[in-house]
This record gives sequence, C-alpha cells and structure tokens, in this order.
Amino acid sequence: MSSSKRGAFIVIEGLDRSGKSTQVSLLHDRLQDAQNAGPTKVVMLHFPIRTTAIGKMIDAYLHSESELDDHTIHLLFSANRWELASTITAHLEQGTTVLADRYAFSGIAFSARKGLPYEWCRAPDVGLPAPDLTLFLNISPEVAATRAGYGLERYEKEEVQKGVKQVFDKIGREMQEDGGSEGKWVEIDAGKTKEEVAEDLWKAVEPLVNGAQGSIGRLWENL
Ligand code: Z5A
Ligand code: MG
Repeated sequence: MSSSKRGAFIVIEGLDRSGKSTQVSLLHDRLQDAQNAGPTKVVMLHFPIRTTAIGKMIDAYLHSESELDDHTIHLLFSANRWELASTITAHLEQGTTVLADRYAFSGIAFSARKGLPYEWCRAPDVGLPAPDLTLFLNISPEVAATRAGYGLERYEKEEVQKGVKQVFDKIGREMQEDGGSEGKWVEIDAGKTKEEVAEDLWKAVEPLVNGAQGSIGRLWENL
C-alpha cells in the first residue's frame, strides 16, 4: 500500500433481502484474498450493531417487543452509528478497509418513509465519516419478498419497502447529481444470482483494493 493511502470505507445499502449481508461477507473474503501481499486488513460492520446498550433497544423495537416514538427510534439508529464513528476513523487511518452493511442512508430512508421530514432525518448523521463508495443493491420489493426470512421483522412488508425504495431513489439521485462530500453512489442489480451480483460489485470496488486517497470525508458537511 502506498504511504499516501488510507483504508477505504465501503457501504452496502439496499432494500430488505436484497442480499446485503451475503455480499458484504463475499466482498470481505475477496478483498482479503486480493490484499494478501500487503498488511491491509478488512473489517465488517453490520448496522444496526445490536450488541451495544443502544443496539439492544433497537433490536427490541425491531422485534416489536417495545414501542418507541418515530423520532426516538430514528435518533437511536443514528446514535448507534456515532458509537462506531471513532472506530471507523481509526481503522481507516491505520489502512484498514471498512465494509458497512447499511449506514446513514437506511436511517433516512426508513424514517422519511414514515412521514418524518427528510432534512430532519438527515440532520443527526451530518458529520459522520463519509463512505468513499456506496453500493445500492436494487431489487423489486416483489422479488425480495420471495427470499428466505422475509417478513420476520417490523418493516418487512411490501408497502413499507416500496416507500423506502422511493426515498433511497431520491438519496441516490441527489448524490449522483451533487458529487459532494458523501462519496460515490453506484446502483447494482441485485435480482441476479449471488455470483453475478458479486462480480458486478467487484468491478466497482476493485479500484479501492489498495485503499483510498485523501482525507476521510464527513457526511453532508457542505449543507
Ligand atoms: N434500519 C432503520 O430503520 N434505520 C437505520 O438506520 C438502520 C436500519 C441502520 C434491520 O436491518 C432493520 O433496521 C431494517 C432497516 C432498519 N428494516 N427492516 N425490515 P438489518 O440490516 O439487520 O436487516 P437484516 O435482518 O440483515 O435483513 P436484510 O438486511 O433485509 O437482508 P439482506 O442482508 O439484504 O439479505 P441477506 O441476508 O444477504 O439475504 C437474504 C436471503 O436471500 C438469504 O436467504 C440469502 O441466502 C438469499 N439471497 C441473497 N442473495 C441472493 C440472490 N442473489 N439470489 C437469491 N437469493 C439470495
Ligand atoms: Mg442483512
């Protein structure tokens, strides 16, 4: 790894059952193989991180074991990311690649879908470490609903997923248009086989195999 490079921050977003966790794991292994000549490491983070005190509250809410005001659960999801912000930054500075399964974009999409104002939803995540690349796994809610495990948690209903997709589309459009501090947004067709999706992801990730250039960005810092 060149001394001017730091670790790359790569986020996988997408609708439920689009294969995010499957692909994060495949990407983790492939990145490690590709880097085996150098000292670089790869870490995975799955948001929400359900093991912290805040994460346990989120988990109970998602399993409908507790009820929370929409604003409250939104802020808890954001706080759950801030809990990890310094860890992410430290990894990147040490040359470690960070792969995140969901991030602030899920936070906005799920809460704005409920009717909370878009800008209000974005505000608590302003200033978080920004990904260098966000890969959005696009799948029709109808196909996602045929995949294993769908429907077990609170938001896994087709009409919710359609609303969430509309907000994700808005986020993607804005990021592609302004090319600002939020990094690059690439849409991937997740309706293909696992292997085909993995190949498409790899094409986007390969330029970051040996790290990223420049300082770590901050989400929406120019708003
Ligand atoms: N949420 C929020 O509201 N606000 C926030 O800020 C954040 C999250 C961060 C839990 O998230 C909920 O939290 C979620 C959003 C909300 N709402 N809901 N519902 P989570 O990430 O913990 O959810 P999950 O339980 O991991 O499920 P998932 O993310 O929906 O699934 P996935 O990771 O995208 O898919 P997968 O586990 O990789 O694959 C699902 C199944 O499909 C599995 O059997 C695979 O073998 C299969 N699969 C995967 N790829 C394929 C292909 N290509 N073909 C066929 N089958 C496949
Ligand atoms: Mg998952």
